[in-house]
Amino acid sequence: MDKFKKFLPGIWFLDPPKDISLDGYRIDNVIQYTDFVITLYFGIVVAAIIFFVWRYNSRKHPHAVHDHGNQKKHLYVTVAMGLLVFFSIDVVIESMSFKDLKEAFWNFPKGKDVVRIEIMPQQYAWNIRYPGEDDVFGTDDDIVPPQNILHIPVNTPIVVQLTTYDVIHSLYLPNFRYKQDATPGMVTAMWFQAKETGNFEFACAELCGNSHFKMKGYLTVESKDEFDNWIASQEPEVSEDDEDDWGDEDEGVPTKWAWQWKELK
Ligand SMILES: [Cu+2]
Repeated sequence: MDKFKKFLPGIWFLDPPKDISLDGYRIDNVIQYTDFVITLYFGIVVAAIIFFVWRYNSRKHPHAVHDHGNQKKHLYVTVAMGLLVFFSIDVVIESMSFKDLKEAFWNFPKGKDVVRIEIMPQQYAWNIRYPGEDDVFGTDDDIVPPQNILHIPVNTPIVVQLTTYDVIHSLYLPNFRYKQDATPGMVTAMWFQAKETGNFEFACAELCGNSHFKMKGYLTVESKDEFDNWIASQEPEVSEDDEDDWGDEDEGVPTKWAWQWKELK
């Protein structure tokens, strides 16, 4: 398998990005089931075609036979195959997905240890905001690290709320198997949890303009202490000497863009 990986980089089922998340395995299971069942059915269809080409070749059957077939039998076979595909693919994937949504992705964590982050992508960068010491977004002590830099603590539930500065973007965390759109005019939310520390990347998964490819972000997953130290090392958004900068935009980098945290039901 390793030999294949060298020649076929980027093919998901041969070489998926490392899953470091609590719930990413759920997505992998759905993908693997889908891959398995469509490969199986494709194999059966190809085998059937080869069989019929061999069985009814022109040497064995030099004279064409005009045959209206058996309408009823064909109807039964067609309906049976349709139902087989519907129940073994669509229904299974649908029920796996809804179970995952209910148990994990829509089941937002609550409590004191949850880390809350607001992210506002723009063409073509990621603006990231932590609430600061008062734990309230949109206040002077908010922490806004340099664009495209995201830090999170390990083994801690992270809730991200997203909206966009301009067009639709999508926050894609390959190592968490997670994507969430950032849509104009609304706040969307996602949550995830890392099981391992390390340096990873995130990206925009929605074609958002001619430099969409540049929307790469850097994710650091670290221990709670390292995370707290990193937060403490960042300047609050409003320091004493730029108090009256509210609303100013410096080289296209928006400032003071926070929104009131949306309580999730
Ligand atoms: Cu984008």
